[in-house]
Amino acid sequence: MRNRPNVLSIVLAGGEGKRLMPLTADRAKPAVPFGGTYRLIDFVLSNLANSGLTKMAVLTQYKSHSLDRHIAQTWRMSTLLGSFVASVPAQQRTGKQWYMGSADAIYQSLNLITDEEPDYIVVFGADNIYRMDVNAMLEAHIDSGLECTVAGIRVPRSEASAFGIIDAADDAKILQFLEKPADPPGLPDSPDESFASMGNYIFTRKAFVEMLKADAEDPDSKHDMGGNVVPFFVNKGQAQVYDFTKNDVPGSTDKDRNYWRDVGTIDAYHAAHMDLVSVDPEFNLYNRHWPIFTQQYQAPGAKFTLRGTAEDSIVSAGCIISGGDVDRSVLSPNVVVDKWAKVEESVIFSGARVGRNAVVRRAILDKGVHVEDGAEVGVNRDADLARGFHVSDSGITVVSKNGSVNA
Ligand code: ADQ
Repeated sequence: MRNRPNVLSIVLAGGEGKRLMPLTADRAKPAVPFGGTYRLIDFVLSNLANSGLTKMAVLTQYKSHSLDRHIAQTWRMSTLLGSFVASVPAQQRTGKQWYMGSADAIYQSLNLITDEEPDYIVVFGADNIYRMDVNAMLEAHIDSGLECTVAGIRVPRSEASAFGIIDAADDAKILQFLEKPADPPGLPDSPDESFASMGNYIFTRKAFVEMLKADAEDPDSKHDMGGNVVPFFVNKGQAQVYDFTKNDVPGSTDKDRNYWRDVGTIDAYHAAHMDLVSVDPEFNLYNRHWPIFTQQYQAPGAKFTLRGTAEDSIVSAGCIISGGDVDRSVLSPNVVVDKWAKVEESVIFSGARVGRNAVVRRAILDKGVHVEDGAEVGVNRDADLARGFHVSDSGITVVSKNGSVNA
């Protein structure tokens, strides 16, 4: 086994997540709750921690309060062993401006790299659901001797214009990289699929720092990882792809070995939850060999009274199902579902309350929402729109934080 290199991981967590509105009206996208007790950022941080990469800087900017709080309360690592998860807000170290793009976020935080002097820098996005052995990607990076490695996955071509698209040679060298092309090319062996960047990169330190400094001086650059940094290394012949089909983590199943989801839209976010509550989900949250870590709430166990039921559902601690019926839904801590209420195919954040005889169907209720006795949400699209709720393309109704649903 080779000596363990010094690795600094930088997690980009400053994105606004506009397409997840209104869930991101009041919080950064990586802080959006997921799966009852998690937040999106827990997946990347768990992957890094499980891979033994325990020096992590999380770069935050947009509405970062709940994200900072979550990191501070949850991700306390042992400083004795040199581990840390540091939440680093924009600090205007290089001038008066906020981060101009994801590469500028790292440039403005170069002191982290100078202080830590890592051999390699892992730069990962913060808003995807997946399990990944980052060490295997690091090994591939070191073995290649190249300056940049990009994680890649096949996605349906119909969705590929949202991603950076990779054209790679048989030896994995990237020949061409197109950031979010309007008409993404298909793969030779599968024309309906494209090879997409997962927004996860590994760089060799010296080359990366030199590139960031040059990029900061370039008036034509958008200072974007996918738009500028990756194409720079590709043009230099110094970039390769790490194919995610090689991914394997302890305890993974054939189904979830290559599971990776961008839950960046309300529909994708809701669909990923419906997968979690299915009898045989694609993504297995219960893999104890590669745990996804999160904050454990101080709350008593979920309680079911007055013949309250939950089927095919995740019900978190502190919930009280008092005579209502919950079906194919995910409930965060401290949700109350009252007598004769029905909750179906819904995602309910902590502290929400569903009153007697109320109906919640294919809806997402943000924190603290109150559905009054007898009220309905997700049942009639026009009525939901008229009440000012957001309704997604596939008809998922979202009620904003602390909102009320009146009868
Ligand atoms: P996007 O996700 O659209 O595409 P971006 O909006 O830059 O790119 O977000 C990438 C990550 O950076 C996210 O975790 C986000 O929170 C964070 N981020 C964005 N702006 C930031 C800023 N100013 N400061 C700090 N963090 C910031 C990217 C790649 C594509 C790739 C997809 C995969 O550009 O090539 O295919 O990810 O999802």
